[in-house]
Amino acid sequence: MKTLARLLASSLFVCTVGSGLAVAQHVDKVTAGGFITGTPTAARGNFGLNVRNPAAPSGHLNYLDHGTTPIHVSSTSITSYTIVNATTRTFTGTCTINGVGGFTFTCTVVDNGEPGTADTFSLSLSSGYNASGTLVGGNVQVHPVP
Ligand SMILES: [Ca+2]
Repeated sequence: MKTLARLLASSLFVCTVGSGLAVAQHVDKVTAGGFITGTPTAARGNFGLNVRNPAAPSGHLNYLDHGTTPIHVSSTSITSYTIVNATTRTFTGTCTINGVGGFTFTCTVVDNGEPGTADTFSLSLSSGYNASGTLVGGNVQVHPVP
């Protein structure tokens, strides 16, 4: 019985890993990194993000406004991920601002081709902070399900 139990346990493990990989390869996702200049502080706003899967949203957003008093946003959860159209993705979540939790955010990115000089990034925080603009550097890349 012990051997059978072990076999069953290892089979379940293999199945779980296998389906996990299949899901990871067949979900919509967006990756982006770069900076905009349309920030409230007029300084650069650098961002990096990797968010996926409308059915079970996950990923991370990192953002830094390089103003005199820097504003650092780090997501703590992704609560929604929406395929708006072929080039646009919107996602929401909870975040910390300069290490303080309890905030929410909405982020919209548009992939208008390569390189990313026509792509756009927009971030709205529950603190009232809003920044958006066309990328000055970097790239947004939408990865639709093939
Ligand atoms: Ca792009």
